[in-house]
Amino acid sequence: MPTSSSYVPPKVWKWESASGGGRWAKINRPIAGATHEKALPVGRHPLQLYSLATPNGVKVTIMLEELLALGKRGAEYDAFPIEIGDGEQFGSGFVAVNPNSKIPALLDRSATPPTRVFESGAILLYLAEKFDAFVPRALSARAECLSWLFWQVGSAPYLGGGFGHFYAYAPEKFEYAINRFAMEVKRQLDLLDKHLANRRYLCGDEYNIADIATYPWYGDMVLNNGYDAADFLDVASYKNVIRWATEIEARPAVERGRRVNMTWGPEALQLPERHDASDFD
Ligand SMILES: N[C@@H](CCC(=O)N[C@@H](CS)C(=O)NCC(=O)O)C(=O)O
Repeated sequence: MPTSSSYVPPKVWKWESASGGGRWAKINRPIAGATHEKALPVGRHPLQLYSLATPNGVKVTIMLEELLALGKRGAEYDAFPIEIGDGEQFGSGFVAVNPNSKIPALLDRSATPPTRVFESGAILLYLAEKFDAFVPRALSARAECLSWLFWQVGSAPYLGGGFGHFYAYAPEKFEYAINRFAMEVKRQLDLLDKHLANRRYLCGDEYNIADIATYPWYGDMVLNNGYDAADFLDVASYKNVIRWATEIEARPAVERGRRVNMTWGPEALQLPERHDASDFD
């Protein structure tokens, strides 16, 4: 393995636009805040979701569809796509809902003034508490659920930003980076596999926001050849993760949630905006 590189970091890093190339290079910036004025659309329901059908985005649409499937009518929502490849996350309206400029972002207009929620884990917990569903009430069971939820939010960047980036998107294949993140992602998959060996869901018998957060990342990885890396990571060996993910993927609410704000792929599966249950027909 190469142990040295010709790159010597300068004393002070400077932003050269599209630094390094690779997919997403054109939207990466070292500064926060809005780049342009753009108001967000608003639908008729109290809950307004601004998102995209990426793994972090579908966590929230799955949760909303699960709440509706449970009969929580107050969870009706309008979902609008934010095209992150076109920089829509830097519009002034979006930045007002999420100063961190990343999807998903939720605005609950049932409160005065409206409540903004950003970060997928915070949105899942907000909805779980608001509707008293998919999070245990008992303190110790709740602690286990939140431990896995926070684990997921902290771990997924190694899978997406680390492994996925260097294996699938970077302009060159860097052996050091791919090795480092493949090692960590396999460790995470092994952790889940061992944990799920004697549990139906992450926290036992009850499906909750820990599963809803984790399935779109690690479940999608083992079932749908995420980053085209199924063979490379030998995902077939994580049998318990596959069993868990297969069960979750078959849930009708999960099937619906995965389609919301989908603006690419097979046309029949795309649903860029969602305002009503009948939009899926
Ligand atoms: N920690 C955040 C991560 C959100 C995130 O990384 N979103 C990505 C899409 S999956 C995004 O909006 N990227 C656009 C950008 O980085 O400019 C969460 O869990 O909500």
